[in-house]
Amino acid sequence: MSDARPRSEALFAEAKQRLVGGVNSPVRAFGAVGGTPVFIERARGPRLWDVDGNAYLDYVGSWGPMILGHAHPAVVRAAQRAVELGSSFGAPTAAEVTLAQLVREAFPTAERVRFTSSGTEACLTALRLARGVTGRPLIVKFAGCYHGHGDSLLVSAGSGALTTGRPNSAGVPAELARLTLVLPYNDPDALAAAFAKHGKKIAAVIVEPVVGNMGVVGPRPDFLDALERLPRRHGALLILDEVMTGFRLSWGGAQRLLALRADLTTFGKIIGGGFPVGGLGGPRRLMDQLAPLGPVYQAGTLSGNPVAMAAGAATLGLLKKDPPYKFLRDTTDHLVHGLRAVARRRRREVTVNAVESMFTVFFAKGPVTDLKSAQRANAKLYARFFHGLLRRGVYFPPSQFEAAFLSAAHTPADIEKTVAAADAAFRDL
Ligand code: KE4
Repeated sequence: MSDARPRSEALFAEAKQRLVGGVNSPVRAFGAVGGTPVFIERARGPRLWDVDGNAYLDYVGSWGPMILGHAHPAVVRAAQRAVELGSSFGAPTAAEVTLAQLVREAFPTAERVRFTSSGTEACLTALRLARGVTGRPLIVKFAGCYHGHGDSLLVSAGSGALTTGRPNSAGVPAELARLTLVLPYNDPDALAAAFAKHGKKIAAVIVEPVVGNMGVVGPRPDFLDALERLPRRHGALLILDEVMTGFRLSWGGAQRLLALRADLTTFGKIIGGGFPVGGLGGPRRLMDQLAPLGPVYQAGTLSGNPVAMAAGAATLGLLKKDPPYKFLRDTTDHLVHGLRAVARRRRREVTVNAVESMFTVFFAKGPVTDLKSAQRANAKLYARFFHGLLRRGVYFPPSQFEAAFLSAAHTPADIEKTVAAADAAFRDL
């Protein structure tokens, strides 16, 4: 067991003098779990090593991209080869065509693709495209779903379920937030009521088909049915945000697993193999409305970056050649079964939600099916559980409301070690 992380402490003190909060993305600052963030020096397979030499079994996986495990030799080689030829040209390359072809094979509705440098860019482009194509102002999203930090998406539910949204970040004008409706996830009646009231003004519904960003929450069949039917009936687009679930839940993401038909799909994370990436895809009739063919503007200096495209194509190529999805599902089942068993043994009331290789241990009684039930979880207990695991060499997401991820590199022995660490962490809570 190790709590000694002097170099992380020193680095964090210095980082806070240079970087806002010492980090480049808020969740990394350990604000939700307390303590000093672990500074990572290197990673390989399922493991991370911090700057103090401590090793951890990694269940964050860079928040999803590292489905093959860290520093997979084929992905490293592909990135090395690419970067030796030059890292960025701001001109078309064959690599982006190759990656677009792989995305199209896995997501047949992605007849045309546009790559970006982040999932946020992909999602805000999808919203702009939906508004441009339909000429309508309103967007519908769901409480607990996260689609990046675009202004129209940093919005919480208004006072009443059907009233328009209010900003949940400073800097987002109330006038803009009012163009976003925020509804409860897994509530088909709320979606029906929103369309009944605002139908002709709704440009699109954007949703995480399986949610990772309130912790893992799966969709109910009647909610899926409403998502499939209602937007189309009212001339709105269905945007499936598969930044996290794309190539994670299956070769064809959540939409293949759930037989959902997207009008637009957003991508990120895995398709860049650990390099900065995002993307959106859809039928020509929609996507060709983007510049340079159409009137909806979108651009990016490093969009389609050749190194990211090469690492992404190597990753997707391996997922296609030797699909790890059954292995990932079995390994996750092994872990989740073990976690539930040791929680029971230690009389800890937890709900473990898992969909394929994404899971969350909620310190909550009863089912977690939406943001309200997720927020009943005891985040303080989760924080203590997180640190109990961390000092035993297991790195879970530093927040109760995030998804944890398995990789194809995790072995049964790693799972046994994780369950043993969880048993002790539950005991010591
Ligand atoms: P990025 O801009 O972070 O590449 O993607 C935004 C995004 C869009 N859609 C979904 C479903 C996402 O999960 C994300 C980003 N996910 C978070 C994890 N909860 C990234 C981690 C972070 O913000 O540091």
